[in-house]
Amino acid sequence: MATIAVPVGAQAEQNDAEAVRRPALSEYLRWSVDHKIIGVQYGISSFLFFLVGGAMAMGIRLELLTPALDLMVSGSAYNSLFTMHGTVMIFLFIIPMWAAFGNFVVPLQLGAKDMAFPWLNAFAFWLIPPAAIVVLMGYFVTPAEAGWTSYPPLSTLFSGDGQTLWALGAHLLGISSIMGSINFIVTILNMRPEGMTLWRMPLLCWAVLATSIIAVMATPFLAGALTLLLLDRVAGTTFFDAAGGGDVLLWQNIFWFYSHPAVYIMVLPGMGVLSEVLSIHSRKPVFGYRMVGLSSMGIAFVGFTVWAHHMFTSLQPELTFHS
Ligand SMILES: [Cu+2]
Repeated sequence: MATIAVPVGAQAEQNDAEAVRRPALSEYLRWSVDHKIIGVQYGISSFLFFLVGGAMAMGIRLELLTPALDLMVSGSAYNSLFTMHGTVMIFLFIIPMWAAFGNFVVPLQLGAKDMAFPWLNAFAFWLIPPAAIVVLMGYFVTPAEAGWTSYPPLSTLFSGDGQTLWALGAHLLGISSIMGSINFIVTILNMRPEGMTLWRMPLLCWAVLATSIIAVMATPFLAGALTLLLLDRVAGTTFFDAAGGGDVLLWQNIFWFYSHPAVYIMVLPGMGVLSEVLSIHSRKPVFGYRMVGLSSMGIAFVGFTVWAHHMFTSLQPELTFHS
């Protein structure tokens, strides 16, 4: 019996047809472990949060048109809108937005079928909607009023139950960010095709790798700070209360030990995208490829040493000036 050999070209066509498969709309609305679908889910949800945060910014600006209170019923209402705006823009827009590009593009650049841990990838994304609900719910209870940086004593003594929900929601978002980043690190380190050494991978991969290392190292500090804040708020501890032997600056130190490196979580992937786009459209390899890769990693580590510049009006131990 003659076997029918499948011509190589036909096989390739079949593979191509599979590669350009258009998922149904419903696939974007439910649990999926496909990295491209998850990428689009991150992108769309982040963009929606961008619109929400942007609308809040419009409210803030309208209120500031005149010195008197016009739109808002009270100063507290303004403070809570301001807090929600910052929180939505930082934790629900700019950080997850880069996960959209990372998820969609990185496996393609590596020639990998998917991310290393597809299930974990989907789980990291699906933590975001409940976290957003918890954070935004606070707005309808007694809203958080301490800004996205949530300094005590504003966040401990002068803010309502919404502040507790804020901290719980931020906790969930941190967990999501850590899980997503572990996935990127393992994918980039383990799933490169044969012959693609670290020094040959595209610069976006370098940027996502550096970003993910920051997120894995820094986000636990946010978790620590949030845990102390929650304990102060609901369990009667005094970590941030000098009257009880605590230190109000403790929050600022731990928080910025996360949030300064987090600035690079927000910008490094953008630099990676820029390296790719410039290089493709000018049809030239990036100048100083190795230095760009190395400096991304440099930023990831040196970024941890400068948290104190956010606290220039508070007293600092001598060590930070003389090192
Ligand atoms: Cu900074």
